[in-house]
Amino acid sequence: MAHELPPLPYDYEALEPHIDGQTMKLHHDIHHLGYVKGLNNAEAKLAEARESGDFGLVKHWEREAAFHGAGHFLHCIFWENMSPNGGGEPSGALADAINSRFGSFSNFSAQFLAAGGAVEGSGWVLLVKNNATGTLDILTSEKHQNLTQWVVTPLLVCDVWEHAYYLKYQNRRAEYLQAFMNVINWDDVAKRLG
Ligand code: MN3
Repeated sequence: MAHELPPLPYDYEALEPHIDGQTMKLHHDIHHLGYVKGLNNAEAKLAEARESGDFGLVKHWEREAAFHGAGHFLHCIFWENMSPNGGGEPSGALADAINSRFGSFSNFSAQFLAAGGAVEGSGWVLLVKNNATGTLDILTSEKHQNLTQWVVTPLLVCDVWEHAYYLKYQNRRAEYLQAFMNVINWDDVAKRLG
């Protein structure tokens, strides 16, 4: 079953002025679509390589599937993590979990922003639930798939590749990260906590 590009849950311009419509259109229609196609291609080639018994090729296409698959699935979460009615602070069990792990929402925000600013090159900053310990954590990734732990569920993810912000914010990634905080759909984040 081929993977498909999911539609954005809102218009391209819906997150303005925080995230501009042109960036959203290019990011969703071109960049995300590229990962969907890359994943479908990698899975098809991987099946052929496994059939042929060429394990050099198996290794290659597994790596391609990791890159494009992580890219596809993270973008799916990213779009849903944002909303034109977003921003503010979480409530309920999610707020409790954040307070218990980070001390306060403002501590969490400061650490999330700092982690996102510190990603070297292209990557993501993620609030995750560690399924082994039940606690929350902040992780970063390089590219899409590197530097993770393998027992986590992503709750909130922010793309800090330059394609996510350069048209509007140029080199000012910190401003983009601040703007992202204004569109976070905390109901969606809470839903992922389960
Ligand atoms: Mn991206």
